[in-house]
Amino acid sequence: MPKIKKASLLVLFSSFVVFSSHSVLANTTSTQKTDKPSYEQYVEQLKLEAKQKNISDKVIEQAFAHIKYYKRAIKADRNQPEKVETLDTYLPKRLPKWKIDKARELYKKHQSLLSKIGEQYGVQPRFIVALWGLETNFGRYTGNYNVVSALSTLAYDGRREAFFKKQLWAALKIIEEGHISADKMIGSWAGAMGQNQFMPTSFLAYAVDGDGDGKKDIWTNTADVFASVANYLKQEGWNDELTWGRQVKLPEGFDTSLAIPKRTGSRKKWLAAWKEREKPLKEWQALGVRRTDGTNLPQVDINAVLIFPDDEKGRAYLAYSNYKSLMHWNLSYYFVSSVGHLSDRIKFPPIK
Ligand SMILES: [Ca+2]
Repeated sequence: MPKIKKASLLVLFSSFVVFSSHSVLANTTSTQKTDKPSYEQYVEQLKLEAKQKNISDKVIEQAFAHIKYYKRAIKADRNQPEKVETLDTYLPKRLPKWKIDKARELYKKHQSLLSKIGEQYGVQPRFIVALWGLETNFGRYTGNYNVVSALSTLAYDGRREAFFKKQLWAALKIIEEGHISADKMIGSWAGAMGQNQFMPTSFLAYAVDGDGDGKKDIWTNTADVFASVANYLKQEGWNDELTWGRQVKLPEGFDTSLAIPKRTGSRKKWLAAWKEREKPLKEWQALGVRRTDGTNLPQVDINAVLIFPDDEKGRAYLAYSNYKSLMHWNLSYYFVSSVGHLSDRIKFPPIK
């Protein structure tokens, strides 16, 4: 999914005072903490807030009619795995041969639709297929959680309440607009939806109607899925005259401080580090950087930055501007490297 932005995770906000304002007033001299409402009470409050956000009674009724509390979502949210891999162990797992074969097969199967959408948005189709494959195994694993219930559960959990409430209002708006019914709006435990795993706010910002039937159906409509992925990349600055970047080889004694530093933190800081360190390809060439087979870098007049997804002893990449669009989708070197490598495996050898 276009992942949860770190900045928004830090913005914690509690609306529990809404429920307990009476007890606060009644106990102004007490140091006793206000009680957390039950989930049922919390959902009632969400419904009232949804109404204030101009969601219709009908949609509110449908969306919350079979509301669930997903203990598993809280568990998943609290147990996100620590990274104990390197790119060399991660990539073979993310890109097994069968997935590469499947990507090439589906690329061929949908070639005319992909070409049309690729041309319309200015995005090479191999990147659309790569993102589709890595997000949901080409639409096969889209998650099995009711999105309204998952978002309500995570908002109730309270650690990122403001963020998940914002996603919930966006989800209700999507239902209100008629793109999907409340019961069919399913996704991951975190609320990432459909075959391209858009969070609801990303849906509102980037989803498009690819087949012109009036609905943006990223759950079951292939044209809508492809067009929405392409539109996302386009909106985030994609240039189809360029590729994503490439793995490179560095000479002995190379000054590794020329690379983007590790752990810059937020996307904003990462972009600032990019701006400071980008150089024309010919300068990287002059510094001794080569393709992994030892040959010269391409002779094109574009800027690139040097990236170490692990550390300077691990793989090195020169990233082109499209890398930034992919990092907007998911601020993860591992994810972006997988997308890039899969897109290359779709391109080479050429599909006949
Ligand atoms: Ca459609």
